[in-house]
Amino acid sequence: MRVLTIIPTYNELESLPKTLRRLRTAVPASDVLIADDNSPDGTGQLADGFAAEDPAVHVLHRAGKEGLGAAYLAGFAWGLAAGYDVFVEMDADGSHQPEQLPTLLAAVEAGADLVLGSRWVQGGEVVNWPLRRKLISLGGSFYSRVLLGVRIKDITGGYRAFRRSTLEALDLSQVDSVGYGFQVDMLWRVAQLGLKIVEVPITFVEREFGASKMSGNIVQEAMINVTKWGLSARWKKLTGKS
Ligand SMILES: Nc1nc2c(ncn2[C@@H]2O[C@H](COP(=O)(O)OP(=O)(O)O)[C@@H](O)[C@H]2O)c(=O)[nH]1
Ligand SMILES: [Mg+2]
Repeated sequence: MRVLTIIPTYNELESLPKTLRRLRTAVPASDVLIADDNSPDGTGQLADGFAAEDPAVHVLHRAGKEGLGAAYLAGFAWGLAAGYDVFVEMDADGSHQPEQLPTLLAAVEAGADLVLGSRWVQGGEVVNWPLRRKLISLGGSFYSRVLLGVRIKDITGGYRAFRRSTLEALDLSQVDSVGYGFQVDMLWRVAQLGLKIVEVPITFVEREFGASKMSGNIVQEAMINVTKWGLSARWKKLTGKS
């Protein structure tokens, strides 16, 4: 399996070197694509330096900050064209431990179409997160679980592995959530296709450096979309119409 780990970056100058070093050590077989949104702090140029030294590292320079979802979609398109078999999503800030990637990849090897690194299953945990963030994550997952009717504990998480065929089965041009709603959006699409989704426990560690790009707007976008999707699925079931 040719694996591509996509790391979206926006102002991650301090975090990226360590994450990249850990990833290249933990899973040397995975190539890396850094999808940078023209970070003002020069993360893109730093990434170019790593790419120049290591042929497994690639950089996708995007014009400006368009959100996590858009960066991932561009990364998927790049990787699909390049022929990769598995696509990993990983944050740059060290929250997703590269050392746990083999667990996600093993689940893909065992047959999963989408693997979710999960903070909220047995064995999963969150380190150094303020109560507010825990509540948003747990509450968001709970709300989505109830509205969408999916049996997944961590719906908003961003440490994931997609089988190539899963991405090919989705119409990625239809995905337009920009913030973390993107993660729910992708999961909901995969769930509707009836593909095999597996959660594996991860330890999520809050960033040491830099700032979160999480915002109230991002939460709002996700809540509104989940409500729409959940209600329209129910409506379809009730009426048989779309
Ligand atoms: N390319 C790109 N990356 C982004 C954007 N927003 C967030 N990221 C990256 O997505 C990852 C997760 O973002 P982060 O701010 O740590 O979110 P949090 O962990 O939920 O607080 C990090 O690697 C960020 O640099 C964006 O608009 N564009
Ligand atoms: Mg983070």
